[in-house]
Amino acid sequence: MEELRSILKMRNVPNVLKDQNSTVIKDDKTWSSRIREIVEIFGSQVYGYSPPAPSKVSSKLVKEDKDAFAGKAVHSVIDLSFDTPRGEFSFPVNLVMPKAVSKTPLFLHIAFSPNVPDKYFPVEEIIDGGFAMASFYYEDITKDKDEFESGLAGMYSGANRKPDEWGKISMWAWSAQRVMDFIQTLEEVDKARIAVVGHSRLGKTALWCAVQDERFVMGISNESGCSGAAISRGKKGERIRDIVTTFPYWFCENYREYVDREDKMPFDQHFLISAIAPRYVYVSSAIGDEWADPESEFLSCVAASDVYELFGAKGLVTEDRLPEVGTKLHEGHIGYHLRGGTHYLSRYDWQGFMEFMRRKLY
Ligand code: GTR
Repeated sequence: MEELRSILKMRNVPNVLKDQNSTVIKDDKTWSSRIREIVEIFGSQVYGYSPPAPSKVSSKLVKEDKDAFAGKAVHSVIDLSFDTPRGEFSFPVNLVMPKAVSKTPLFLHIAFSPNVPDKYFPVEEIIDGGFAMASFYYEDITKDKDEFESGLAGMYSGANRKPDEWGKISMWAWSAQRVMDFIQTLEEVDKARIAVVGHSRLGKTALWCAVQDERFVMGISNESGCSGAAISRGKKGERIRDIVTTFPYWFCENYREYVDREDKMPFDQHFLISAIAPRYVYVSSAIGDEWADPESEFLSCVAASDVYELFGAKGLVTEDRLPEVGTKLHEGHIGYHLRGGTHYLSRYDWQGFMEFMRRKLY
């Protein structure tokens, strides 16, 4: 990996195996304490700390179509509710269970739209692939706006949040964990094969969610770019300055500290991917998505791979060069593809996720 390593070195990318006392982690047993450090870093410095899980999540079936998608699946809408410091909060979840499969693997899709299916969510193809799906619409949690009164945001500290308290990415990730609480009650789902997936800002969310919740066997980031899968040091396209100017509310206030100071960060985004290890990660990039910077997303997977060696596994298995369009890397515990085209969650991307799930977990 001389070529790729030299790019990481040129970019000054920190070694994820070196902990806060500069001790290099050498075995799988000490890795879990390093994960706790990494969760602390992203909690306090990037996305903001979330409150503890509610003691109970209740569910209520509000709609059911027993013959959905040409009769191949049952499509239900379920309201989840739980207590918060300011009373009960609830949000709807879509569940699509294929009839032909038992003990079904499941994708939890953190979605940009309440529609099922949707341009980003080809549900019939996914059922045909043998997967169940749960999804929720992110703005049913809280608005994608710079305010802290709507929805879940208003149920906790609201506008009085502290500099290390949750921004909206943390709120969406935490809500995906509440959906996971509900999924645990579904007998027909195979609990060992549940992946969380999101695109772009929701790809950042999916990674952060998978890091914090080991019940997900895989975290899938589609074109999550800046402050998601992509290495920040030397990144092209969107930088921390851009993202905290346009979307300050996605993060905790502390994240502003790193504007134009990427080099001073005691972490980089490959730490986020690494903290999912030894579970699975999938990162997908599009060549035309220059704002996200495919190269920096790929390099993050390379840099995170060292961690898997502690477990006698492989992270990203790649040739020693930057990928070309059409590259699909499905050998190791980190899956990756680079497709043609622009910023979008496409059929091609979903096919990649399904192929990887099948290859790793069947
Ligand atoms: C962009 C943002 C990106 C990305 C994208 C999206 O405007 O700058 O970080 O998350 O939105 O979510 O579509």
